[in-house]
Amino acid sequence: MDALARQAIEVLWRNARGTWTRPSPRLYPHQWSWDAGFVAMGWAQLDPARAITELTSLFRGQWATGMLPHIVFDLNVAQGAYEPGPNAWATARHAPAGTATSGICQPPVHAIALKRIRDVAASRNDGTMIEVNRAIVDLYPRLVAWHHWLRTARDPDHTGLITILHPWESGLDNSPRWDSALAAVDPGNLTGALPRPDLTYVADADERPTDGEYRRYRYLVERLIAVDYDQATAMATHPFRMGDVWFSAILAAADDALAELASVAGHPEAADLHRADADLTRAALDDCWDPSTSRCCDQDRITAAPIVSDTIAGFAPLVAGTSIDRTAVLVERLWSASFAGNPLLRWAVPPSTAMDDPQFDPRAYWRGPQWPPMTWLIWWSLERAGHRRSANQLRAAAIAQLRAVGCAEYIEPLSGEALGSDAQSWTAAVALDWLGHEP
Ligand code: 9WN
Repeated sequence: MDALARQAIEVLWRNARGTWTRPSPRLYPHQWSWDAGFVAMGWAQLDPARAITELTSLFRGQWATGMLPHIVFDLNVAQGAYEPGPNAWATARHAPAGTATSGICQPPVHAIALKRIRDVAASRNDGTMIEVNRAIVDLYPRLVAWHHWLRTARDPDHTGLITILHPWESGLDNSPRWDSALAAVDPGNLTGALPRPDLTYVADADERPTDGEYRRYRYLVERLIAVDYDQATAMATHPFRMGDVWFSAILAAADDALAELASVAGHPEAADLHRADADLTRAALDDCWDPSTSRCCDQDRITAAPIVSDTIAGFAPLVAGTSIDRTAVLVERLWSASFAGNPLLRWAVPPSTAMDDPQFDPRAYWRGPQWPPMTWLIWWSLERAGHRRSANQLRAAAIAQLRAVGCAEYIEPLSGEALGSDAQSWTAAVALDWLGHEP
């Protein structure tokens, strides 16, 4: 068997906890929302039914409002192993009985994953397809509720751009995109030393967000607890409110996936509504486009200012789907020296922050390192847009990278050093997806 495939399968099995999968053995011992989407696509290559179970497990934590929390906690994990742990969120009133969850969300990759699982099941030509179709009937309404929550609670004015209330909701936690907004957050009397178990699991604390960032992360959670997660109040008063283009683009692509799943779920009439939602977001991303820098910019909902940091999020229209012309501009930018075309890169895959952005830091988490699931999203978008040559080139570079570094959480783009956890589930998952999808 292919050595990378073998290693990736071992990582998934090592991290599996029965019906769900932790992102890594020590650093992230619970189930994370968008990790679970990618992880499900990885399991699909081995067993589509197990992939469905991953998603079903995650949706056990869905709130009655439709909100899908970013963490579903494993209550068997020792207290303090991950912070903020289950007791830090005050969500007992909201989380479904028998579950403990966080109170914020993450990018909605789940419908994309479900569509992918179905495609894999379809290609197998055995009985799995029937099982997957049955699961879609069950999961579809939950996905609809999740998307509906995002499009109402987090976009009450129906702009098409989704607002996040915490950097963790973006999934790209300490991206320079959030620097100015986060610096403006006064963490009040939250000044003491915070528990940072995460720092004990990495070789170098500088790879992780700083204490100053963590203090603000915790303070923002406290503020959400203070309003008991009332979204209308938070959307009017919360000190961090950001129209997130990358998150919104993923929602648009997920709405397209939902449109394709609607008839399988017995709701063919809903397909056009999902496509209309996706179109609304595509139009919003058009409004966030900066023609002078050829990138899509997040919008600070408090100051009404666009965010000018140059990061992978600038490719949002590619993920959402955009015009042929704009796609071509973004493909050119992808292969430019700012991103995957820089000759200093060990492997030609895009760094999380542009190499010529003043905040680019090759070792610091989302401030420069390459993240395989983000490479996967860009690759998948290129395929969708019909840019096969670019897609194949990116996939080849990504696989070469993973063959060398293994299932690392993130990679130092210049030296090619593996950073963070060395057994990261979503890295293993995208490796399996890539290996299973020969061009
Ligand atoms: C906070 C699990 C998660 C990913 C995020 C990544 C990191 C958590 C943390 O790990 O975030 O949610 O503790 O740093 O930034 O994208 O989902 O892999």
